[in-house]
Amino acid sequence: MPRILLLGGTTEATQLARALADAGADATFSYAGRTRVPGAQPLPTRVGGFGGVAGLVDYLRETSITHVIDATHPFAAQMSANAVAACGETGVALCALERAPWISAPGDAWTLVPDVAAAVAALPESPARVFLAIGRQNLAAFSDKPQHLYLLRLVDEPTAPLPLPDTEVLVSRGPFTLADDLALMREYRIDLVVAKNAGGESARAKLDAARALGLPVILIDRPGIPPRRVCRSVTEVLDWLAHPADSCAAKRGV
Ligand code: 3Y8
Ligand code: NAP
Repeated sequence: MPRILLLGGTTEATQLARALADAGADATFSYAGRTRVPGAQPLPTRVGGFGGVAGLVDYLRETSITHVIDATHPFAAQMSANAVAACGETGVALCALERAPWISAPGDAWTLVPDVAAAVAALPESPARVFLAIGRQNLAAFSDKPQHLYLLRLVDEPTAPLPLPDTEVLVSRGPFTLADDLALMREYRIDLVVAKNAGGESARAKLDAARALGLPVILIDRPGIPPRRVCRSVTEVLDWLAHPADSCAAKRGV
């Protein structure tokens, strides 16, 4: 009977948690504790970092975890790298539940950039109205371009002054709909969208809205993650848990 640590924080992690709970699996859900009131899960839940690779190694050993499922967000690169290192050190089985990146469709006006700094550099010099839909953690980089109006969508009310002079703040945790994002972008007369290539369905509405409105998007590519076994669906993860020998996908490079 596997003893599972599920590193969560995404829609897919929540879906997997439901499937594991329904199957009576011995699993613990883990949040980083980034948000004030994270969504309740149908599994025993721990909140907070482990204390780097060493802390995660200790946790895995102390709790006799046999399988780690990394269902964190594609931009949670530090957690994912730590999981690869800790599972390598302890021999605990690791599988990532990872969603595919978004791919542009006819009508999309995307500029693909490698990271947040490149996204800042890609912004125009003349003042624009920017839907900066990347959350809270990377906002400071955009203070290099203070001339823009930034529409920010955050999970929680800001507790500290924002690093940008001209902002409109929305508090909403998603998932988001096309209708709502269309209305939002029209209401705020948005000129362009900055987003992370998160993949999945719960955050792509803003890209579909941008296409419908003929707006450009600056799309930030995912950070690199060390090779690990990757599953693309909850079903693949459940198959892997039941038959660890036939892995769900070959080790993936980046
Ligand atoms: C704490 C858990 C669920 C999971 C919901 C998904 C969908 C909604 C879209 C926009 C983009 C953004 C942000 C976003 C999305 C889902 C999913 C997803 C993007 C929660 C959650 C936690 C977090 C952390 C938070 C980050 C922030 C990023 C907002 C819960 C709601 C922008 C990423 O204030 C902060 O410190 C927020 C930090 C990391 C990125 C950032 O750098 O600011 N997610 N988001 C998890 C933890 O503590 O371990 O609170 O319930 C989860 C979800 N966020 O089950 O319903 O699966 O992608 N989250 C991005 O994709 O660009 C919003 O606004 O259009
Ligand atoms: P990160 O930069 O990769 O991780 C930084 C540190 O946070 C990790 O080293 C670890 O601390 C802790 N941590 C991260 N995820 C954790 C988890 N699920 N359980 C326990 N500790 C965790 O992570 P992040 O990008 O800030 O993301 C944090 C959380 O938000 C994750 O659950 C992620 O799935 C979710 N999320 C992130 C994004 C995003 O855009 N980054 C989007 C949606 C959801 P220690 O080193 O102390 O162990």
